[in-house]
Amino acid sequence: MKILILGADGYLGWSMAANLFSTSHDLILVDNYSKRRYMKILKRYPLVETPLLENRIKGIKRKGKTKFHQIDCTKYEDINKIIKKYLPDVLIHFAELPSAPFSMMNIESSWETLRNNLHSTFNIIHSLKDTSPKTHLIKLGTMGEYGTPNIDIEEGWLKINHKKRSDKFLYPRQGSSLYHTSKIMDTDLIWFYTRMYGLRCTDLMQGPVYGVYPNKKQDNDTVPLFTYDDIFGTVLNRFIIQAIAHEPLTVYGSGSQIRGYINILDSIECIKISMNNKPKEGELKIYNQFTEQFSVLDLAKLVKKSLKKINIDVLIKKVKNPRVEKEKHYYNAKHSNLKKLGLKANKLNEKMIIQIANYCINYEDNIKINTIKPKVKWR
Ligand code: USQ
Repeated sequence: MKILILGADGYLGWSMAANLFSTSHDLILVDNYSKRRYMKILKRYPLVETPLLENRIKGIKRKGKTKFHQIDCTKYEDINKIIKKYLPDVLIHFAELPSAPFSMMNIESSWETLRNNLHSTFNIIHSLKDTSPKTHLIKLGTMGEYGTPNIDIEEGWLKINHKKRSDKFLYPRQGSSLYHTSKIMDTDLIWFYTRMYGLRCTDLMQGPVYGVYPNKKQDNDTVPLFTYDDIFGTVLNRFIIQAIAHEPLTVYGSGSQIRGYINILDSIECIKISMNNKPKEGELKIYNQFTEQFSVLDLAKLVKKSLKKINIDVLIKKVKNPRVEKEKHYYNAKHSNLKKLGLKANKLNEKMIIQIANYCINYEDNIKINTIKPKVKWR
């Protein structure tokens, strides 16, 4: 297949590409390095500085072709040219600003999140309609689109019975940051284009991801992007780094917030499963992409218990929640569709946490402690 990966420089994008290097698919990697740029401006740093994409792919020998284009997906002419040139079988869209705190910082970053995410999704889907309608668009959404409703969360769709009639709608959504709201709007755009123009799309509602891929100490050409700071790091990766740095784990509020989590290895697997299950013309498939539910406090306790086994003493500290989110709430989200299609989940357990921690310990000296405490407040 010809696979176009947009946002290939990021945590998920690079890991996905690195995984596909061992296949014979032709890969076209695209990024505009905006996350690097924002991290630099905000003085946030990955655990390991990664070389630019164009440099890191030079040394990689593989069966299929690998191309790189530095393209901003919010520029229609540029992204349209790439889609037209390659007519990809699959387009994986990671090219979005991924941070809830970034989206809530100030007017510029709020607008930048909306502008970048909606504009890129709009351009991509509009270009597919005009130039390559048979391409399978795989788009990363978020479980955060659903929020924390007081009823079970279904996979994308909800059947409603109303006055003796029934119909199926997108599940009601209510994000708790502008980032999550931009993803809701993405889904609406994609559903509109899919049903209007017979496109083939998959929207993956992903929970917070943890872990590293590739997960052995790497030379700089293949090292993954791993963030742990208050703006770009997800909670479990942050807790592991905090523990290694002998800093208390920052549990926001009571810590009873529940989310569905997924290992990066499983995240990659889910995308590959989606690639092999192309929707029909005019069909939008939605999968809930997580494997296990935990409260934030449960995660912190698991990190503490696990790392004690490698002689790291961990302190858990409840800090005033910088976000506006429900802490005590019902949460029961369905996630059986990817399992039915063959996903064999990696369990989050002590062994897994120790494995991730051991990887991070290789780079312990790089940890910037002053980027750990949460600084962005929702109100
Ligand atoms: N949290 C803490 N302490 C921390 C950081 C976070 O208690 O130091 C809590 C947050 O308050 C939240 C939960 O952990 O309740 C998850 O936070 P997160 O920062 O790991 O994840 P979030 O901001 O919600 O967004 C992340 C990804 C996003 C993905 C989303 C899935 O950045 O790309 O879409 O997870 S979900 O959370 O289900 O919306």
